[in-house]
Amino acid sequence: MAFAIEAVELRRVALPLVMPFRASFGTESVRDVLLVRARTAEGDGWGECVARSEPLYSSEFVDAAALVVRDHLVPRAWPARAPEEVAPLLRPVKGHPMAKAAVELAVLDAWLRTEGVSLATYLGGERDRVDVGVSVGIAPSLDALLGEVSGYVDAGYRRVKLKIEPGWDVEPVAAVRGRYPDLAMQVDANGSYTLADITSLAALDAFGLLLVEQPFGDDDLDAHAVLARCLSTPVCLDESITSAARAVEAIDRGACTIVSIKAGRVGGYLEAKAVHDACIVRGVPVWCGGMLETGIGRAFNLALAALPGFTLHSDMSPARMFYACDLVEPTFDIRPDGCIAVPARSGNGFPVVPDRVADATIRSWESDARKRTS
Ligand code: SMG
Ligand code: MG
Repeated sequence: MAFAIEAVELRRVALPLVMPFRASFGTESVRDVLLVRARTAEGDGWGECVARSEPLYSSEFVDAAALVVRDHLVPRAWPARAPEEVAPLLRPVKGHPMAKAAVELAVLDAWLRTEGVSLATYLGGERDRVDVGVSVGIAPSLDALLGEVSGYVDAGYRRVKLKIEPGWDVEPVAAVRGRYPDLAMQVDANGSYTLADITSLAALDAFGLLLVEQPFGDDDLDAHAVLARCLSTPVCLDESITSAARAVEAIDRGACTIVSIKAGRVGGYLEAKAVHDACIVRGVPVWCGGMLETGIGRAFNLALAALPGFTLHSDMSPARMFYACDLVEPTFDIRPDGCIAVPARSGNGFPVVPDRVADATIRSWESDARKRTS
């Protein structure tokens, strides 16, 4: 029987974080997650939307994503008979990449499970394990930061990323570098600097960082290009890279020499692969960024990071580091070699536990293809 979506369910799930996560734009204590479940005759597929409660990382936020998925994306996605058809069906809707990615993921997962194919195989993944790094939020003190980092090093992480902002940059980096002279380290500013702060950013060159991520605003490719010429540390872009075309533009304009790929930010896994492919031909290394996903979203990232261009450590710490109880079982953990194994099972590789999703659900909505009017 041909693949067909029979119904789509939306769930809003609240998952408390084990420890609040602070970036320059704000602190998150509870993850407000939108899940999309595509039901088919052969089984279900799940997608996780990475929008946050508030539009602070990007313009998307969960209330808006839920509405756009329900009223504008699901009605257009019904006719999809294969995952590649989803993005073209959703293209008339402007923007909302995280909402679009969640719908594509649900369809992709259902389709792969029907076909018995793993996501890594479908995408062309070549690795059976990926190098994992941990993202460390802005800490209340240097002592707290050092305590947290030492826990991660003891747990097996080989790379740490420190969140920075003006006033929390050289000191924390110097403190961690002082304690761990050989640890692979990078920093992420989430756009909190301007060119007026170039002196503090240039001071980071002394610490042998792998990269500095998104120091300036999303649209400010010129400022990133100026910085890239002044720094010996490579400049990496995250928020600025919204599509493969934008990645090419950023690279051509000298705004970055490394790209962080997030499927939600670029509208789906197939566009994420296009970003990867564009970077590979230009000799630009990529790594997979994270959005504090549950095991559902993390599993997709893991498969994506198996592609050959992902040569740097990805922000892929296991979901159980953030959440007391993950939504998938079995879930995954970091291995003693600092890697995570890429699953070979079909779909995204990790079975969702419906009871856990049900326990954490605060709102749900269901749509049936047979009752569709639009
Ligand atoms: O998922 O391990 C993770 C966190 C990675 O720092 C991380 N993500 O800008 O790269 C980024 C941030 C966005 C997080 S939104 C709270
Ligand atoms: Mg980032």
